[in-house]
Amino acid sequence: MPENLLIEGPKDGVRVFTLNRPEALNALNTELLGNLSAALDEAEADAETRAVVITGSQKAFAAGADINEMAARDLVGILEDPRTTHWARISRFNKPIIAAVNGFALGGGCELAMHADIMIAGTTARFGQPEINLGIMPGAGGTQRLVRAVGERLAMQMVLTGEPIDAKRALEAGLISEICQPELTLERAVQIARTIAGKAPIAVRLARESVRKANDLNLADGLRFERHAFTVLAGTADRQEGLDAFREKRKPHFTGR
Ligand code: DAK
Repeated sequence: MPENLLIEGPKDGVRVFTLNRPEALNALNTELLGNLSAALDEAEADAETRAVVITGSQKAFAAGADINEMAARDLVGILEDPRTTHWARISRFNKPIIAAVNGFALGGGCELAMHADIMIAGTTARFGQPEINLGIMPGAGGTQRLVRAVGERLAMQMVLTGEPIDAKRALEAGLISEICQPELTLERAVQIARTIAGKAPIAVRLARESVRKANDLNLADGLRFERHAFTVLAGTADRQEGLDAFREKRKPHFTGR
């Protein structure tokens, strides 16, 4: 197991990845991002893993890209930055990701949390895009996913001032879906992940894809995608099992077929 990324599970269908660079507030260097990509490769290939939780420490989910590493790269270095490939890998992961955030989620840390499908945060969480303070700008979706999550006005304020928002504001703005006591954040995220892990995997996959399409497509195309996905599910054994179980007043046993 890599030292900077702790991996637990799968247990009850869930793997938990804990970012572990306490000396740098979990700043995302190339090695850590590479380990996270590799861990996602494994989780995707493993049928037993139905959902993934990504978390950090009580003090920091992640304080951004590693500034020391970034300082060593010039324009060509940034163009050829291997981290771009790792970010792309994270964004195409095909199972649900739940982020459990306490403390700082800044810059690339906020962007990583926004790659999750569901975000739970402790009351201590601080979300921000402080890149502007370094003379740069967000580079892993902070100007795009943030706008879709909280709207243009608040996103613009965060990106241009670099000032973070707290968990309460993040909840009001729709960046996170639940707020918790910090010591319960991970437990709650795992509970949600386990609930999802108990559902029919193909239905989860298509429902997730369909919800995600809402950001990319206009309403008519989105509805068409939804209709198509809904129809595909009619061919699955799990759909039959779900309907039978309801009528027979028992719990369904889904097999992913
Ligand atoms: N990188 C490296 N080290 C960091 C770090 C970071 N982002 N953040 C904190 N550290 C280190 C500190 O240097 C310090 O190390 P020592 O001095 O003890 O050796 C240690 O972590 C503890 O930090 P502090 O002493 O500063 O702790 P405080 O509680 O006083 O302050 C803080 C916490 C989070 C407010 C502060 O550390 C801070 O402002 N950190 C920087 C936050 C930041 O600016 N983040 C944005 C980085 S830029 C891209 C993809 C993504 C990105 C770019 C490109 N491509 C795909 C192209 C993303 C860019 C960014 O995220």
